[in-house]
Amino acid sequence: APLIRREDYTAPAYTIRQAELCFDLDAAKTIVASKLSVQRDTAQDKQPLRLHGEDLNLLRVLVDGQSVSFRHEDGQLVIDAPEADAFTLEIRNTIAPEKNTQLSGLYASGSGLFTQCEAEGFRRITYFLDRPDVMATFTVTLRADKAKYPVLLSNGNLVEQGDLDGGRHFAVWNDPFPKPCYLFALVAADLVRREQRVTSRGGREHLLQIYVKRGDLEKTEHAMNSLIASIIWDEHRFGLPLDLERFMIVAVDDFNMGAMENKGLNIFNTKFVLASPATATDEDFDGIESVVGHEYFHNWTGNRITCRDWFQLSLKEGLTVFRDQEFSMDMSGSASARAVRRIADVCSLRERQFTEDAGAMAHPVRPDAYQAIDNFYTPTIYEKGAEVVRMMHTLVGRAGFAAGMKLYFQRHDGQAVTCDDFAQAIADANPGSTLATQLEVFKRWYSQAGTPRLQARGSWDAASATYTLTLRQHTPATPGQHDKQPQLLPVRMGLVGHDGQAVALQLQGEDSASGTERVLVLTEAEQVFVFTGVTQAVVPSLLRGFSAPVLLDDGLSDAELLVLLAHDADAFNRWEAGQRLAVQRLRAAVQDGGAVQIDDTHLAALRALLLDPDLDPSFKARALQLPVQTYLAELITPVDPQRIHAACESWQDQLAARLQADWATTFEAMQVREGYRPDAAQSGRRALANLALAMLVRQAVAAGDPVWPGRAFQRFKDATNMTDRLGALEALVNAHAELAQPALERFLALAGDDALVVDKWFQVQARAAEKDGRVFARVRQLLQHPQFTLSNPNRARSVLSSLVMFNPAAFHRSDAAGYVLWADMVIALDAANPQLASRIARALDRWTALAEPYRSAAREAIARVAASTRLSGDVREIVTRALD
Ligand code: HT7
Ligand code: ZN
Repeated sequence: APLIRREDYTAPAYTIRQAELCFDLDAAKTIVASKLSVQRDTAQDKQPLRLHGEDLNLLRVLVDGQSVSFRHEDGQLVIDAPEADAFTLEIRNTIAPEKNTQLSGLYASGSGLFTQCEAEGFRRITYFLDRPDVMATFTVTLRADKAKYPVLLSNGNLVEQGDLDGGRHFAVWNDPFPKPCYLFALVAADLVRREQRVTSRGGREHLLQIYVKRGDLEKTEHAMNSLIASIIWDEHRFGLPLDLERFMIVAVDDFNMGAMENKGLNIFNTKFVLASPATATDEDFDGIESVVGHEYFHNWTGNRITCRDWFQLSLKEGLTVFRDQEFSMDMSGSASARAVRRIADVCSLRERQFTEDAGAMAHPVRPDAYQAIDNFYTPTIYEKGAEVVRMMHTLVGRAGFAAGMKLYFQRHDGQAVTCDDFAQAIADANPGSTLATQLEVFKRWYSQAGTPRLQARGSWDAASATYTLTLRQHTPATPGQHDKQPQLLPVRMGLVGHDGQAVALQLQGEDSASGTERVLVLTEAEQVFVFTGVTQAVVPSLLRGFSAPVLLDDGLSDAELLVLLAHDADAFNRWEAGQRLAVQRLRAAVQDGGAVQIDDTHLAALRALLLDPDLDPSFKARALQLPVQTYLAELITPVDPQRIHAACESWQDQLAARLQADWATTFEAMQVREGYRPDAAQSGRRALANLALAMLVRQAVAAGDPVWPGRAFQRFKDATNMTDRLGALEALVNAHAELAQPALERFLALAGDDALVVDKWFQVQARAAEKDGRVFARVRQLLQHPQFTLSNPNRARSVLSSLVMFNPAAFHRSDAAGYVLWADMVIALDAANPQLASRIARALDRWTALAEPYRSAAREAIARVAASTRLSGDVREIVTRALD
């Protein structure tokens, strides 16, 4: 596939103002008739009209009612420029949804038909200008068999419906908002719905509907509540109302990603819609709230203002992730629950984005080139993009950011714009802010790939009562980008006395102290900040709330980290201090190849944290867990996954054994006795209870004591919600307890035909803590299980992603069997679903960081995939970049 470059962007030579589409729907053969009002851009030279199309069977082309000659060139339909500057183009083609295993375009899932058009799926439905800067109004007629497809949906408002001959029926939908075709959607299926009418602040009535398969209706309450909360939140926080009379969500079993923000007709992976206490965990409930919010917030940030081209993807994705993160934080209530949310978001960023930024696929938030755009729906675009927006928010403040958003909508509503346009609006609404005065430096966040390193060194001078903090930064080279310039880093910070007291902050040259926390802004490679009136030795608490997405080296000793762990006023940095202490111990153990040594002071600090009655249980659960092994692999290089796993296991064995009594007390104290609510308070208690139970079972299995495994099995059987049931199951499975097997059998029997619960059954086993190769052997068996299939993305991911992305010790084997399996699976999946295959292919992005023998074996496996002659462009891009 050719490389598409950002610098080659040109405005479209033609645009489509109106699209009338008519579908005769049938899984085997759907007929698509389109009538497009096309206009030539007269400012440009007259060029042929080039339309995108893929896997289509073309029947006819008319211009202003007359047949015209056409040709196919580079996968495009080319029509010589018509005489008139504005004309009607009519196209008729057929497609075969039931053969569409890629799940892009119009495809069959179960007995229904669904679409996915972002990024370039619309061209798999009919010929079109499939680019986001071409925006049209759509009128859509759907015709289908009434018994098979009783529900016929498309974007906008239902204008007409009725019966046709031969047991067929029709519906006509009109979407008054001009939109790019990637936001088009249709659904034809046998579904039921939950609906609710709401009135917005302005007094406008709206109809909200959630469509699911029969039998799933009672699992839609949380999604509906989340949708209503999202509508209220966006109006309250950003003044952005729902602009549609009708807003629909449809759940589908087969879906490549989480969900899709099609205008007025969001299509969701069932995983992010369906939840009941018995079938979904607290994490699932949170995921639903956040994805429902995310797709809803796209209505303004993505749909009303869209991207000029796909290089600007983060314009909508980074901003919308920032908005959904803020929404989830606001929904979680207390300050400490907010901090725990932030911790979770940062963990995800570090696990997914930092590893991406260090690997073969490192790319800027606004990429410069791609082969397959679907490969660029990445943690960098989404999560690092959200951090870029968060830094703007930090620099201009909450009110300044709201003013910037307002200006952005005033300037660009209804347009397809760039990341520069967004940054400019936020800066222009805040003249005099650091963002405005340093905008060009700030925008390096869009153009430079790689995670900046921030080094901080401080020294206290008792005689002058000054504390001098020197900050230095550099960003390592990434593929294709060798020389990096300094970036703008907002460093939220405080100084903490050894007694735990926060110190008042006054920089040299200032008249007075300004509180105990402030934001230093680093724009150069090195800057020195001198604080005056510092009369005691202090510990710097830097990057509070993770104010910039960087890797920090502050050189703090264990003693200093223990001060922060006990006293930091910033909950994020308190947690971070605990993580850093653990990483130091793990690194030492990995380097010597021995067991982890946790000294008594460190252990006492962890015990104090576990037993502190004033700390939030969810915070404790986070603080007592290790960073995941994929992130540890970034901190402890060259990467030896087996040694890292051994060190983590040894850490947990010690924590389990040495705090045994405290885990037991905690487990009892954390029981939730009232009815299930998926809120932050209850879920925090369940998270800590599950961690305690895992520790107790681990310790008991090691000691050959049957009591705690027995109690875990009982809890597994008696559980009244999925969080407790799965927590007990995981405790047994991860400890390789004998009772794991009967528990697994029972779990699968209980799951029945609930696909999302069956996915959990596969996932628990494929993510289990590896021991003597047993987990890998089990994964091989799972691939042969009658309920396993590669054709459902959730099911495929529940085994394959679990192994290759989330279970490094089971995957990276010295006999290379994990890599052989990976290569076989990537090749097999690619034949049916390239998007899914290329996600799995990313598992070896960081192969060059591996220690031997993993490194050579990984390279060989990648080369084997690359040598396959029938690869999709998606997978080809991933493996060629990996080998470059
Ligand atoms: N904007 C949506 C992107 C999406 C997607 C992209 C490629 C292939 C399949 C896809 N399904 C959804 C998701 C979102 O960010 O909201
Ligand atoms: Zn999105």
